[in-house]
Amino acid sequence: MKLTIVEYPNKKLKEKSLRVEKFDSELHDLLDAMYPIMMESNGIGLAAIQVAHAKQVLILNIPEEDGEQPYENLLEMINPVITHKSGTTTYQEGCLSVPQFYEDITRYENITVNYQDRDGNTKTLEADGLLSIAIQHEVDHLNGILFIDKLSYSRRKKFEKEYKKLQKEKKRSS
Ligand code: QAP
Ligand code: CO
Repeated sequence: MKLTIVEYPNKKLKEKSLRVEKFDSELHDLLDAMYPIMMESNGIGLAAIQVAHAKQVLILNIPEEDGEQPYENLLEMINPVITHKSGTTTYQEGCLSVPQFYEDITRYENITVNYQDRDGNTKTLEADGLLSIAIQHEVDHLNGILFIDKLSYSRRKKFEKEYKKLQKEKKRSS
């Protein structure tokens, strides 16, 4: 399966992803193809809609203290639902679909998430820190929401201006 990352302002990113009902080889192929593209892009999280598949599928690999992201730390979440949220935390977020832009976003500090693994087994995970932020960021993708949608009106304006400029520079050098 050949995947490419969909970048803002592609409207695909606004689509709501559909629940996965079949835990079959097609799902496994998608998951197996998402992992290398996330790692090659230096990502820590990727939702299926970012590779143009509107399915409630996301993967995460939060770096360890030394920056390593061993394969064993890969988390795959199907049909995730956040069932508890508390506290607040702010982190400078980025997104593989919004390259080269980072901005402070406030989210819940502690969450509980119910999800299924690639075989359909139900799981519950309590998360805090970067993992909690990453799960919330990726679950937003499944609902068609980008981190830039959370910016104030003035910061969003600033973003649109900077992003357009970046895109023009990219065009010129390509
Ligand atoms: C979502 O984001 C996230 O602009 C995952 O040039 C963000 O992997 C989770 C990336 C913040 C937790 C906190 C972005 C790579 C990667 C870029 C990513 C870029 C290269 C973003
Ligand atoms: Co993202």
